[in-house]
Amino acid sequence: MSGLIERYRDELPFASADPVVSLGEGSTPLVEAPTLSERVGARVWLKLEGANPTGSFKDRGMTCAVSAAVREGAEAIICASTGNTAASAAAYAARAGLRGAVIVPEGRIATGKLAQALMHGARVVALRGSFDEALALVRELVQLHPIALVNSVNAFRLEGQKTAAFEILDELGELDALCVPVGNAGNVTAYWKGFRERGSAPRMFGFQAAGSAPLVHGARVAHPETVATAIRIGNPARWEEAMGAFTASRGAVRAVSDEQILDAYRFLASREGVFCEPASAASVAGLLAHGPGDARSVACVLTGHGLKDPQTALDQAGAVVPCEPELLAVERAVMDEATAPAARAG
Ligand code: AN7
Repeated sequence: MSGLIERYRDELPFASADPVVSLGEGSTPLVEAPTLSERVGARVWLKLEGANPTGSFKDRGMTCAVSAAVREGAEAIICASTGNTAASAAAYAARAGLRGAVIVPEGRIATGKLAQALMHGARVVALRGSFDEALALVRELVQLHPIALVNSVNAFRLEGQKTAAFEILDELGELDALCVPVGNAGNVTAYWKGFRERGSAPRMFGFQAAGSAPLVHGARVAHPETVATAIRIGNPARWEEAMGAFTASRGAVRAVSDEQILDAYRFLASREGVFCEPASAASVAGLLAHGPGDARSVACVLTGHGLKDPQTALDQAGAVVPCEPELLAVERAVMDEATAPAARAG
């Protein structure tokens, strides 16, 4: 299976002789969401970025950032991360035979992401501080050492991530609006770049978690909080570019509460059959809260897989039904509405 550099090479800064580090990323499913479409009164598609090799959209940018690092002769890569960038960087570093280091906020990254970064053999540094502090520190560190920085301040990350916009246009022809969760604001910047390069201009609706919404408030957040740890970011690196995208596309950046995020998270899993991580559900939470406006076709980007964060899922889901190994007991456990685990209201 070929990756996105091969698929979109004409629109990416890679020549045919350049080294390519790929895990077959991109070409993710764009599935219709009938129940959601009915609820909001527009045709809604879900872009399942959790179907990428490491389970998040970060692989799109990472294939480009790591391929470019290899082309430049780098021996090591580094990133600050709320989790997904770390998992992706670790995987692509392993694939390329580079050393990888990732700096994550201690105790604030989902279990699956931590397991990935460790399994891929990256040096995982748990910072007693926030993501924003981690990013500021790695930016200083790479001034002192020949290590390639693969956060979305790296232009190759955006080049790779813009291909998701190409895929949507290749499949649908056109689109009225895109809903996307916003943390460091690299992804919304990349989508807008991709749409513009194809002469398209859907409205860009970005959603931040209410406790981590610097773009909405127009001011940095010193102590960001949200259940959606992936977007627990108080000082987005791509601030100006993202605000430019919202304005130029006549879109908006808005906040959604943790409760709205978790409602959308359960709704997607239980009604659409799509399990994404909490941060990803912010896109759908925003669409449900604010409606599609005048858009008739909407794509919601589900940035990461639900399996990334099993603990939040178990906290939100119904309980299992204990049962003795006897037919009558099994019958009762399976059939009896009264003993069935009720999905939590909401
Ligand atoms: C699932 O991994 O910033 O607005 O360090 O993991 O481009 O930052 C993750 C971000 C949305 C926000 N959804 O994207 C990191 C990191 C998921 C994410 C975002 C992230 P950006």
